[in-house]
Amino acid sequence: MMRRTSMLLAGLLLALMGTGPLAAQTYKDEYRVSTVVPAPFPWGLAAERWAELVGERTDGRIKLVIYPGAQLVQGEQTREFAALRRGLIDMAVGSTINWSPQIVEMNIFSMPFLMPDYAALDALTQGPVGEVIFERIRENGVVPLAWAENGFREVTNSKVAIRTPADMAGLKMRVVGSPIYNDIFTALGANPTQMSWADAQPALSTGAVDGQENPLTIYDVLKMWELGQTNVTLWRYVADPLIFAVNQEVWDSFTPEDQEIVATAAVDAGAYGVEVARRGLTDEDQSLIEEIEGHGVTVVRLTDEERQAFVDATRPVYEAWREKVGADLVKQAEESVAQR
Ligand code: X2X
Repeated sequence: MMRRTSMLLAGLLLALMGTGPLAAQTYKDEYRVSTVVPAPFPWGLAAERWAELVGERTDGRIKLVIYPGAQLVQGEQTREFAALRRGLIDMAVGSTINWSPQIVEMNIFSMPFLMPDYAALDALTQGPVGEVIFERIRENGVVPLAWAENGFREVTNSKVAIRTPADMAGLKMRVVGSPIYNDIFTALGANPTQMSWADAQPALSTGAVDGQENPLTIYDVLKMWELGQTNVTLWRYVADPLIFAVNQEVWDSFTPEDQEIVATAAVDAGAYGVEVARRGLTDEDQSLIEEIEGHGVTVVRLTDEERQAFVDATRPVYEAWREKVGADLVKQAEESVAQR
């Protein structure tokens, strides 16, 4: 009875409001979009492009404002997804690493040495694995719209040119927020310490840690060689894609036309984000790597044999996480990579 009355009331209200300018008044003045890093990092550029496109295509009716530094969760980036689900954040362009404490399947992208190249990464995000991940996000009350990219995470440090796992012995490494990273660096003989990005930057500049792992775009924008991070090893052990997503209630408040605009803008911004994340880091174009070498940085390119030693050393971690991530999903991912 109650339910029917409220439905009648809702219907009446809708009829009174009609569509057009009046309906638009139910929209917020601004929608808060969380990211970890701002422009000019590719991640921030992708989020900004999303905001620009949505603004243009809705004639300013929907205004996205970027809040970088995970500031909407006090810098605790591993709480971003929970905040998005609860509506403390309206929207986000988030890393699969930072969301994996809530959605364990997202660790698929952190399985060491699963994805050897960009084609493998694309085979996951654009294939059945990506669909499973999006479905898990939906089940959690968040609407996923598109993929972008932070990138392949390369290892850097201030002490030694890493060519073998033995070179990593005892290195104090800052790692990100999923426990799989502790496992990986422990297996490699290093001494991992988990910290947020907000804490990582002072830890690097004071030398509280010897090294870190992040995409070279992050390394480059921060000029990490000036922080003593003068050794880079290209090993492509994991990559973190980014996901554009919207809180469910916010999504439901948009008209179907506006949902379409917001979703399409995310896809367009994601394509741009992937392009800038890969610039200078592909087999055809190594210009960013060369620019980094130009700053006196030692960049180690592993031979297949050398790389295999890291694969072997981390294999027990991969196997231990197979069940946690989901054996079926891991199998699907391996097949997608093999068929790329
Ligand atoms: O914290 C990191 O290393 C960063 C910026 O790459 C992520 O948010 C995953």
